[in-house]
Amino acid sequence: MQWRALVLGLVLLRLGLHGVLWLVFGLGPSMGFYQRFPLSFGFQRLRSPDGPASPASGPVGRPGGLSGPSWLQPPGTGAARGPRQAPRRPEPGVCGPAHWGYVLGGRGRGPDEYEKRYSGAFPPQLRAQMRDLARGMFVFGYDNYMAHAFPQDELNPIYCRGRGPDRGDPSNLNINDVLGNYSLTLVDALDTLAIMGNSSEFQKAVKLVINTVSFDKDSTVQVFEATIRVLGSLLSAHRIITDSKQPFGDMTIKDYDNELLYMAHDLAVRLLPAFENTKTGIPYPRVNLKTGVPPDSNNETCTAGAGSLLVEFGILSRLLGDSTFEWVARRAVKALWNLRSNDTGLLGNVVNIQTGHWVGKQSGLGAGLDSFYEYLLKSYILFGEKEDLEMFNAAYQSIQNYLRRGREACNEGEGDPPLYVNVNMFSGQLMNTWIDSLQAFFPGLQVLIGDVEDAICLHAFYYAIWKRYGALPERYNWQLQAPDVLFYPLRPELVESTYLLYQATKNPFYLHVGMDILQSLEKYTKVKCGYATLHHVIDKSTEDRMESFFLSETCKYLYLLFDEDNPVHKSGTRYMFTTEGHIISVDEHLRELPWKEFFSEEGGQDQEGKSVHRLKPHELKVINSSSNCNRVPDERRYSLPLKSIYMRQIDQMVGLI
Ligand code: DMJ
Repeated sequence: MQWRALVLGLVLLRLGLHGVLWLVFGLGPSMGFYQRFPLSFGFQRLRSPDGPASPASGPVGRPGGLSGPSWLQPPGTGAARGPRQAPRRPEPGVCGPAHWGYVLGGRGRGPDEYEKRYSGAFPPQLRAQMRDLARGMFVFGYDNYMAHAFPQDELNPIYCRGRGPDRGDPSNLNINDVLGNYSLTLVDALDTLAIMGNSSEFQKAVKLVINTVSFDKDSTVQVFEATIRVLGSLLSAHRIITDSKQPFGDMTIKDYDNELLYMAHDLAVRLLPAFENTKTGIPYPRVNLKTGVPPDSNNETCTAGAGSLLVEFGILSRLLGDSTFEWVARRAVKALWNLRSNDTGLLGNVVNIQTGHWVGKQSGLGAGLDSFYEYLLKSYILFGEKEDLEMFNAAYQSIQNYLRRGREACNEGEGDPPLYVNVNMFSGQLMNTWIDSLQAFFPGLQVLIGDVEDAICLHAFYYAIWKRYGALPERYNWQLQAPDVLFYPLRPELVESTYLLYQATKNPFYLHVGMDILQSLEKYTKVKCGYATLHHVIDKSTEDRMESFFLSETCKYLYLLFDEDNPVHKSGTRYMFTTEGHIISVDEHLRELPWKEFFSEEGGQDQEGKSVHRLKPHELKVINSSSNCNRVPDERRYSLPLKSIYMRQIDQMVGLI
């Protein structure tokens, strides 16, 4: 009986997959699942008279211009039948845990019809094999980092060396924005160790971080990168250590005295100068951890960099009972939000922090904007502030109105399947014909808000590109059907969406996608001492760099995809992933605004009603506090009024009173 069920399951799966591919991409039923398939979106590959069309070869998106995919047409023309209404979602307040619970683990469960229909389609042994492969991938990268690179920031996996900031070339932002000389890869990997249940290595790693990592460094880093990779990881690990339930096994640290929280505070204090001397409240993009904002600092920042700090800064504020961090991050979000176009509701990708003028008018879902949208929703999920959801909903509607091209439904109707393009924020006119690999996070975000059908469709588009190259090129030109920018630095976004879609649908299709991704990572990126950036997705040449997000996100999402019984899914706690993939438990405690009681001597109450002593800033052992952090923001520098409570908190925080 068992083999019959297995065969039936496989046949159904195959038919189901052909159905999806055929419906979405017009791929014929002769395509085997494991075969590479060409991208074919049901339209002629466009060529200009002189050769391949390119974004520079003429205006794009001009009605009546190039004939081709309906993505070239503005919404509401041709086959694209007007802007799609964002799907109806529960009202604020209703859009609560029950709604996204099935995605995040915990109480709710997703529809299980697929699970029933395809049971046996992805055999448990294969699932366990893939889980172990994902774990092995992490272990190989992590062990090699520890052996050859620690305490430096990153591993050069080809020559088995460590890498730190490029001191010889301060303009090398690709490196210097991220590497702060603070053992980045170790810090970023902490919660992955816990999720994989490796308590001994987690404990060892936490102690190493406490004993060896310092932020008192002459490093000029990007505020955003330091926040999501370092601050976020410290907070996540701190929460794992102090969780009374210990769902991942014993992750407690003997004599732990909130050291990671103190370190998070120390780092955040060093980032605060970015929020000073800015006329709009939008932060400077970079700070020197010792000396603050460099004198020659750039006044231009990308929207995602400035506007995606709220989750980490908010958690820190709420854990410390000090509103300063959340306040500056929230002020930045609101300042950006107020600069959106009156006509389209869209934001651009680069803004001047003093004048508020948009330097980059491109609006899209990828580089420069991605996590801005993500954190509007995730801030709401964590903190329950209604204004965050309202901003997210309005942004989502503008995205549907102006960025989404193609037919209304994923699988039916005229025109091409939907795609989200890059447009001018003021006119909604198409700006180019590429999408970038960062955008592949968006289906995962759509899952969180319940727009699963659209998520399935968009994810399939990215997966089709992955199938073609065994990786996602950094930019893919959908008009030429060819990569525009050819490298792949082991990014997690497609895996992240695959994982979230699997949690939402339980369709084993996503396990096959995960297996395919795992296998191509093994095949094309594994080198002597780790996993290497693909320099060229076509010739598969590699670069000697393994970014920290490979361990903190790519390996983590792959592992979780196949680890059905992981505490993230089964412990009863709901977890949310930060934009760097760090887990944060969603609980009422983070929805309290502790600053009401900031000046009182009493603490608050924990989830179980026990009284807790909430740390006050003056109680913090600020490790290696730099003198430059002792600059108190001047009220006149801000365009928004600073209430005296914030001034007092800032004063108190830096020890002036
Ligand atoms: C990560 O650092 C984060 O996911 C960020 O939000 C976007 N870029 C990288 C991974 O690609």
